[in-house]
Amino acid sequence: MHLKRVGAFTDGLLLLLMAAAVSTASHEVVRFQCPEAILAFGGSSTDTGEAQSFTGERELDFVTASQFLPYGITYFGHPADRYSDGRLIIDFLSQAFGLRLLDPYFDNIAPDFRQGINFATGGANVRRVESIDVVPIYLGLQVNQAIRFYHKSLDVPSGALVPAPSSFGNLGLYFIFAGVNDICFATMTNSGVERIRDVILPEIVSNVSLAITRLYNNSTTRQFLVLGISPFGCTAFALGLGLPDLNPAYGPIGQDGCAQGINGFVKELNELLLVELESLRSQLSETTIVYADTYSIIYDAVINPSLYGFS
Ligand SMILES: *[C@@H]1O[C@H](CO)[C@@H](O)[C@H](O)[C@H]1NC(C)=O
Ligand SMILES: *[C@@H]1O[C@H](CO)[C@@H](O)[C@H](O)[C@H]1NC(C)=O
Ligand SMILES: CC(=O)N[C@H]1CO[C@H](CO)[C@@H](O)[C@@H]1O
Repeated sequence: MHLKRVGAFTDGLLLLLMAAAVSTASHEVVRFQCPEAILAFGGSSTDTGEAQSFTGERELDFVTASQFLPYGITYFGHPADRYSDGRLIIDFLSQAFGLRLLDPYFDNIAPDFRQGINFATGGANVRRVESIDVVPIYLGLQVNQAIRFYHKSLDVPSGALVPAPSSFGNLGLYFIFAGVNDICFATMTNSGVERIRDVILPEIVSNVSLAITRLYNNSTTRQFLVLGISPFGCTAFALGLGLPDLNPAYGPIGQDGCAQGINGFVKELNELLLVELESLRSQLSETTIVYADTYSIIYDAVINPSLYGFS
């Protein structure tokens, strides 16, 4: 696929995120303030250099691949430590709010964290999965890092490159885009349909929920943006790994070119997540929790590529 009009896709995505913000307004007025700082969590779709900083220079593999072209070729013009040819959703969001692009937490060369910090790490699962050899980092650990960072940042001398205390509270935003690696790992290791449905998907959702509650309990930031998982069963990554062949229930490949079973898991996860977020909205007072439906827009781009400038 060749991308001709990046702008249309971006605008669509941001409109979608904003629409998601408005759609939560059905039963109450949504309080949403443009953030002055974003703290981001997740995996490679949000990683701006974390996995690279973590592993250092190594031979070409999954992690270091983003140091080579064509990564970064469409926007940055050079590899930019992102697993993308251009900007990530978190980059578009930062720019839309007039903020600088987020430096990763592990960045140790002149990082500037005044407008946020990125804990997302390529390969990270939501659940604690011991046998992952890419990065031993999961969502709960990213939350530990964030809580430590938050507390330490309140104590540093003025002039330090961390968010001002006023950038937390309602001027902060937690961004969470996580769970796809759990589905990837569960299918790669052929966990089977029953275990995925009955154990893994509910555990992902309860771990995301716990992450939100812990962040809420240990900071003053009250704005959360949670992205639903996008159609992983349509990605070259899932298809290239041959995941649909591992178990008949992960396929078949539909007329849309996507692995139906895998997309089914993604849709189930998103539905469970929606229900959990609704329950968190009533448990956590004074909190704005926005859910953004990335599945619909990305799936629409997959089946109607020309509408989005792909050919
Ligand atoms: C994830 O959720 C499971 C099941 O609810 C729980 O046993 C586990 O401790 C949680 N792990 C983390 C890291 O949140
Ligand atoms: C958050 O704090 C509330 C009240 O202090 C407590 O009931 C709840 O268990 C805490 N949750 C977590 C995940 O620590
Ligand atoms: C790391 C940290 O400070 N965690 C605290 C978060 O808040 C809960 C109470 O809600 C404490 O029990 C944790 O120790």
